[in-house]
Amino acid sequence: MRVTKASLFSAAGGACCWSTAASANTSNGYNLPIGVTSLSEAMYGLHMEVFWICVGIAVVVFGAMIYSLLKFRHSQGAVADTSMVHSTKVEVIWTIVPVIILVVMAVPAADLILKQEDMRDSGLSIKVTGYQWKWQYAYMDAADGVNFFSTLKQDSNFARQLDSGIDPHSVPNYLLDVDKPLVVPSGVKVRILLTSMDVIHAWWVPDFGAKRSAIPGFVNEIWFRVDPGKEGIYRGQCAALCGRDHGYMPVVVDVRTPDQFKQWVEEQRAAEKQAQTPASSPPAPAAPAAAAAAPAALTATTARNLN
Ligand SMILES: [Cu+2]
Repeated sequence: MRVTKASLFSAAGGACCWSTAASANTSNGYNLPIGVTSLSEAMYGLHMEVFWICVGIAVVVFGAMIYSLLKFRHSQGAVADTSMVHSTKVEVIWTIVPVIILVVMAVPAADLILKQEDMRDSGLSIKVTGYQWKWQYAYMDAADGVNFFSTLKQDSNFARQLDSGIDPHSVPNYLLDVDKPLVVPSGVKVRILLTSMDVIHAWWVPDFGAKRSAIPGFVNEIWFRVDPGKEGIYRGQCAALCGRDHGYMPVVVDVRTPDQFKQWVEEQRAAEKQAQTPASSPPAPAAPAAAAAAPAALTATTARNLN
């Protein structure tokens, strides 16, 4: 696992904050979010580049159109030119210019698609399975064995019921909160192996630039690496119409520093072990003889601990 200087710094300085962060989403509600991964930033950059090319084209085309409409209107005495039926020069220009524009857009787009598909050197793999209507997260690699379901948080679930009488505005992160979020480390390339057990779902976190279909019988892949220092809670949703409760299976990702992630994995394993202990081996009854002999030693230990 790669531990960078920045992540160590935030582990030391920001330990108080990650658990209480309401949401670190970067969307302003109008444009694509810049996000917190190199992929999402590159996507935003490409999106803006294409946007400004479109703005440029619109200005030139509509400018020429409006200018012509005003300047050469009938009331100003304009007479239509009926002699010009063909111009090779103009045809060459209006073919070459759009081709150049398309190449300028296609080259960086292809480069970004290749980056998106590059699953090599991932530090952590997680199998994500979609169900109607929840997500299952099964960790591999360093967190192997951690496995749980993530479902809509109860307060949202109560408020969404017909005639619940609960004002959705009073519920924090209404329909965008879960009981157990996906926890991942920052600065580590996380590979998501995506599938479904029933219908087609789609796992989507806008701030990671990560969105792909979860299809029964197929395993799709996506990856993201959250930049160190950008730890926090990131929210997304199922992005494929997957049935009646499609709107009630949000995705919540809790990004922590590598050290905090390691600690979380240990906690999950300890909790799992504890959950299994009573069923498999009932606690051994205390030996009366040993118990009788122990008080003096126990008292001494307790006194030491109290001191
Ligand atoms: Cu779904």
